[in-house]
Amino acid sequence: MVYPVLTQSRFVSDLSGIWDFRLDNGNGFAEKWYEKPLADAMTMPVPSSYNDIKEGISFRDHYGWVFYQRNISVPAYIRESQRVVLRCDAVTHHAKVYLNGAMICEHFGGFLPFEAELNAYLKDGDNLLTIAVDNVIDYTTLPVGGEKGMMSGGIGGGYTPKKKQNNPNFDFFNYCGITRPVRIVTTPKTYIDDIAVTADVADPLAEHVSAVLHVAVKAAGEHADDAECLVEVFDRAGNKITEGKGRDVSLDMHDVCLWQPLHAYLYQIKVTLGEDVYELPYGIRTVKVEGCRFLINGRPFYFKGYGKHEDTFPNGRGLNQAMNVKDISLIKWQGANSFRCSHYPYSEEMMRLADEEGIVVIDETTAVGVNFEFGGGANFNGQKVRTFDPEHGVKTFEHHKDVIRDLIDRDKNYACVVMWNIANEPDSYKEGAYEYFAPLYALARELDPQKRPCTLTSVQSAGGPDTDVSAKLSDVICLNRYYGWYVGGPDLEGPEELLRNELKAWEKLGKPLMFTEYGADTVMGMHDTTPVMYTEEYQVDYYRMNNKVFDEFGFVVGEHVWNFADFATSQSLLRVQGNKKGLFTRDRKPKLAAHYFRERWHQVPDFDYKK
Ligand code: BDP
Repeated sequence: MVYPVLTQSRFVSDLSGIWDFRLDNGNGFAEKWYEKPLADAMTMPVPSSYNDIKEGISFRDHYGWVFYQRNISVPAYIRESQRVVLRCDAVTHHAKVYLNGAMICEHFGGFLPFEAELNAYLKDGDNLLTIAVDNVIDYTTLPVGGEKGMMSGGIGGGYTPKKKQNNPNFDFFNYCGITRPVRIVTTPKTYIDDIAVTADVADPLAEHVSAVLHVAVKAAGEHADDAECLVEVFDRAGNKITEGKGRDVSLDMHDVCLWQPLHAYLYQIKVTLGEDVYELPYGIRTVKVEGCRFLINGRPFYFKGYGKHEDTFPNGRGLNQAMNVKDISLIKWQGANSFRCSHYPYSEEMMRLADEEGIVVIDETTAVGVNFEFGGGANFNGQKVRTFDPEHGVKTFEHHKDVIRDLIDRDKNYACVVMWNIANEPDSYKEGAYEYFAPLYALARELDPQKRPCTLTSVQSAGGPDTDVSAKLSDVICLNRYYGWYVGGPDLEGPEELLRNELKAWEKLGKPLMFTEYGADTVMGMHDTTPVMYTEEYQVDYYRMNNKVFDEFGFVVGEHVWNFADFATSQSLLRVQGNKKGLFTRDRKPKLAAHYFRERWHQVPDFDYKK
């Protein structure tokens, strides 16, 4: 599936705007709300999460289905000559799409795109488009929902709420709705279904870099087998560099401008298949793990950056392009070079922006909460169930494969993506973990045309290399560690020793290691002369201690703080209006630690920091 762009053969109509909206009262499907205009509809912006848009907990904590609706119409001459497709970029978490009362598609998973062809359903004049959205998460979904709240058990813990509610087995608010654009895209009837590009770079360190660019075009539609295909490559100034005919072309390129972290360079690949034309921006760079180093374009790269969230007010998880551009500006202000898409695939707009701005990205699936052991997790104060118990454990394996498939399908061509994260803090250390994860790594490695490294971000309770299956499976060891916060805080001396000892154990493995999370909750404006937890001073001291230890080890190839900014979570005794581990507040004001990192990261080079 390709990202929707306007070209000489493709038209895109963005359906963003105010739609009709209604929370399901339990009767929506029985009364067939999708067949007629919604009664008592209210206004709702698309794209956006609905939770914070209207007042009251019936919105914020809604459980179950909601209905979005609007009319669409497509001129007859387009319907007759073109393929008309509805593309939804993200509907969280489960969507049923109806046109004029007929269900035209259903999709599971809230963070990846899906499409449906409309031609057979469209009629003259207005067509009623309804998207029903379910936000229920459970043992079968990614992210995972549990029977009890992850951190809200409280003392005694026996309390069971009267109303049905979602219990995220993860630490971010379960924002839902149509969170990314919905578009109508037209293509010729024979069309470019997909493009996969790879580059064999002879020597990325050579003065004049040469490469062979492989472009594989997947055609579909009426005359897919007969259509001729032309691939042209243009440089940034619009000059044609090379071209070739066929659906599988290999093109020699000389004096290649590599895509470099913070110095992006994108070629424009123009594919013409019969009448269809598609243009793909593409950066050429290499990624390789060699010994204990993570090489980008042949040089040891040091990750400086953050785990992030798509989380703003009042959009929730809804696409916020202004904030995306602002965030990248802040990343550069701070001297960082990378971020991780914790804990789900981010919008394609953000991926394209990162590609254009030269920000390095670790791309992540929606697999968060695949862990019943951690913190009590889904079963806090409830029965203890093994995560991979065949009968009572998670039922996410098949869906997990689909998510990996769809994520790599969507993001395979982005130069910014340098590593796939298969899961965040899963149960990677108990019975069944290897059997669950080994096939998923194998699938990602098979599907990725660029064969990027794969990892999982490992939870503290996974222990060390002897117990954590990521030691065997991951190309780069990625640790989420909270020495001096969840472990040992407010003491920093003891945790420093524990951190050092843990790193000594991992060092023997001979793989590169980076920190994908470390952080301390900090309430903006809270200060003290003797640093105590939650003050801005404590956050700085916490980071100073951790960074000091990282700097002692040559195989530590990066530091991603948790988190870029404060973000919304479920309510609990540990969360004061959300998670406060941001270097920035939710509205992007810097805490003391933001200035501390600005100083540090401007001194730590992007390359060759560790020899
Ligand atoms: C880790 C999770 C992350 C949380 C963080 C925290 O990966 O989602 O927000 O801890 O507790 O367990 O702040």
